[in-house]
Amino acid sequence: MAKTIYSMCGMCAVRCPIKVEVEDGKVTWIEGNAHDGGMGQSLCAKGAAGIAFEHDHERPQSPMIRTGARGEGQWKSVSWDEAYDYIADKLKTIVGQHGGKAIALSDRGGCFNDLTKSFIKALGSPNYFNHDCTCGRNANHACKSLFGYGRGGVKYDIKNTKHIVLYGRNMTESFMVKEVRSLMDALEGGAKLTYIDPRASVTAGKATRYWQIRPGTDYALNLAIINTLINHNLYDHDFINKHASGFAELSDFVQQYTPEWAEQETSIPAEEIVQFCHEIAADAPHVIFHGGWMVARYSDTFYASRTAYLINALLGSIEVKGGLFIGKGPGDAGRKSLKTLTDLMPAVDDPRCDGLGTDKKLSHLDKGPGLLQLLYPCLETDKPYPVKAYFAYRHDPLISMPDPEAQKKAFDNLDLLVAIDVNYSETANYADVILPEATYLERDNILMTLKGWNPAFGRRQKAIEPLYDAKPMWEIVKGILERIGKGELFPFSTIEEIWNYQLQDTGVAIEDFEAKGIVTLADNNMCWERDQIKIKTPSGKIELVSTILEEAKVASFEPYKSPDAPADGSYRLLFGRCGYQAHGQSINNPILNTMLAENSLWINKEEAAKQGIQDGDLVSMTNNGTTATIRAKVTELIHPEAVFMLHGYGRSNPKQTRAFGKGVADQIFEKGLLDNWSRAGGGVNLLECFVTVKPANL
Ligand SMILES: Nc1nc2c(c(=O)[nH]1)N[C@H]1C(S)=C(S)[C@@H](COP(=O)(O)OP(=O)(O)OC[C@H]3O[C@@H](n4cnc5c(=O)[nH]c(N)nc54)[C@H](O)[C@@H]3O)O[C@H]1N2
Ligand SMILES: Nc1nc2c(c(=O)[nH]1)N[C@H]1C(S)=C(S)[C@@H](COP(=O)(O)OP(=O)(O)OC[C@H]3O[C@@H](n4cnc5c(=O)[nH]c(N)nc54)[C@H](O)[C@@H]3O)O[C@H]1N2
Ligand code: SF4
Ligand SMILES: [Mo]
Repeated sequence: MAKTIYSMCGMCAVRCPIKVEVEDGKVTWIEGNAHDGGMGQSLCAKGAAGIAFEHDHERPQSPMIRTGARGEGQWKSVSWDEAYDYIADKLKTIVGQHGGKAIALSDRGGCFNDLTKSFIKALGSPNYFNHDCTCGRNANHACKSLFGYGRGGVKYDIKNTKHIVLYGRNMTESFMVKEVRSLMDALEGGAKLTYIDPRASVTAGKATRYWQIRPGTDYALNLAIINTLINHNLYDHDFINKHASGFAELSDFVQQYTPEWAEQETSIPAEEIVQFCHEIAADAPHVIFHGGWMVARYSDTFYASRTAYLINALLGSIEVKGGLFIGKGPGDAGRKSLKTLTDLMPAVDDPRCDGLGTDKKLSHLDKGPGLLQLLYPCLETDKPYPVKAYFAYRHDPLISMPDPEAQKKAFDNLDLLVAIDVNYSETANYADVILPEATYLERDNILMTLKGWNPAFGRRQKAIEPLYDAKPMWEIVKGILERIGKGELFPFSTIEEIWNYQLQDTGVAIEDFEAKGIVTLADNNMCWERDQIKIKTPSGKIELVSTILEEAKVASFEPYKSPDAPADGSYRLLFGRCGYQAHGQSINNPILNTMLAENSLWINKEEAAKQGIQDGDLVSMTNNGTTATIRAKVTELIHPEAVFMLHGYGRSNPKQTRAFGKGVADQIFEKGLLDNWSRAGGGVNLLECFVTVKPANL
């Protein structure tokens, strides 16, 4: 029998809406859900490889318990009952000795995390974390310090923009399908794109202007742009007077940062900076300075992102067509939000182990995603208290956090490490228990909220039954809670019961999702009148000088410090993604693996010549005792101070035979970076990393 299911893709964390065709219990076709404006029928290569992923036998097929030493790869397959018993026994002992707070959980964040948050809360622990310290954390706080909304709360109207400025936001390779489609539409309609990156990515190839900036100097560029916009009188006086505070302080601060000064730092000519400012002011307010996504990299990235957002305010490009706009939620449409599962769980009074909520120096940082980098010292020292159990759900810290060797040492102090994954992740390889989640095609999720011009609720719905012995996370949560005697906290037996609970008082029923998979909550797109913009900072103004930052003794405008230049023969290690992989999670995919089986190391042509390295040669890269051999890609398309590699390769889990040992992992060189993070933005400074490169035979 054939059927059509509207759902959400799960081949990366973007969760594009999809339409899935099913025949006789098998998925026969997946395409974009054209009912969702902007998506069309498009899917990316990863999304299209979803069927290959579904049928891949190189993924966990049943719960597994480790039989050898951690990381040794010895496992026995067990039933769910055995796995739950094993986990429950350990949890009971740990909680008996140290209390519920001795359990931590990290996940991939995003719109389904109400479930994981409610799980850890039900276990009696405040220690929920997500991946954000390695992703959007700096941009999130940068945005919040100005507008009171996090990164996800402020959207970009790319389709209607006249000029978009991207700082390493590699929109055509590190994409969301809808977003890249609107970028292409805008460019076809004559919009300009300024792309800034020490490396010419595919997005540079689409740009009207490309600046090969010196690595780590975006903040210098932005200070000079602000200096020029103010001193050449190119900013929107009315908008700033009405909606912003702290302009005089900003103006004083940037006087020292002239375009001529920035030229020395960034290697971008001063006259080009000035010309750019005039061009952009002529297109204002229909312009976008993108605040970044994963800009959490250098020690001053928080300020690079904050000034990018701030330039939008100077140009008045807020809540306007072709600029930035505040994402509207159900409340803005006069509707009720989804009810949260977290509200069902008893409050937890214990303080978090990372100090968020108690440490005054961190008062400007959201508690929500936690600071995962601070879990590691806690595991090692038992301070402020012991944490002995760790669940990694839909998160692979041994890939996504720096320095896996240091992480493993910290994990060795755990009494229980559980990986809940759909793949044999690196962390699964080091875990005590692997619980296979049903894939995104095989499971229902809790309902999600989508903010935008028109807020909506969305649903991921099961298309087929699990191929192997796997379960959806909501059943796993229920299973574990029941085993430890807390089943009454999660009183649901079916996903429909959960959906009905979430939908209470919203005026939306489960059947409303049938037709399109998504239920919009307003009759029309909502754009606020300028005078009615709801800025959510303490003062209700766009705070150029931020109350919250100043209270935490964090500067709103940090004096610029030049980044360290690499020593001779040494380079800053940059990384990024390609369009057909999502981090490391699908390197082993039977189709995607054939597109690029191993990564290479981009190195500047002149630098390579100095060392006698030719394109395609094997080179050895080293940092602090860690060495690996990789093929060189010799090119002018990268700044001489940097080398670049794709992230996600160099898999060490032998159960993934197609990916195992192919290419090199960037995170192994990120030595000591667990302890190198931005106090201002909370992000880990992943790019404060240098490697030496030399021919492999020397
Ligand atoms: N060195 C370096 N570090 C980085 C980055 C980098 O480029 N270089 N990128 C950073 C960024 S931006 C991010 S967002 C993080 C991402 O880091 P992670 O969140 O760890 O990466 P993902 O690959 O998205 O997914 C993590 C795990 O979830 C699993 N998974 C996928 N789908 C499902 C599912 O449906 N259910 C379950 N249970 N598991 C699933 C995958 O198999 C994978 O093991 O890494 C960050 N860290
Ligand atoms: N295909 C695909 N799409 C994805 C993902 C994926 O894994 N695969 N992951 C998603 C996720 S979780 C995220 S966070 C986003 C990430 O999307 P982006 O934030 O766009 O990040 P990256 O792809 O890591 O691109 C990083 C770029 O920054 C450049 N860069 C390095 N140093 C500097 C610098 O000093 N200045 C400037 N201006 N640029 C610099 C690098 O050379 C690189 O080209 O992508 C999302 N989309
Ligand atoms: S970007 Fe591609 S892989 Fe990611 S959710 Fe969308 S279609 Fe799926
Ligand atoms: Mo990310």
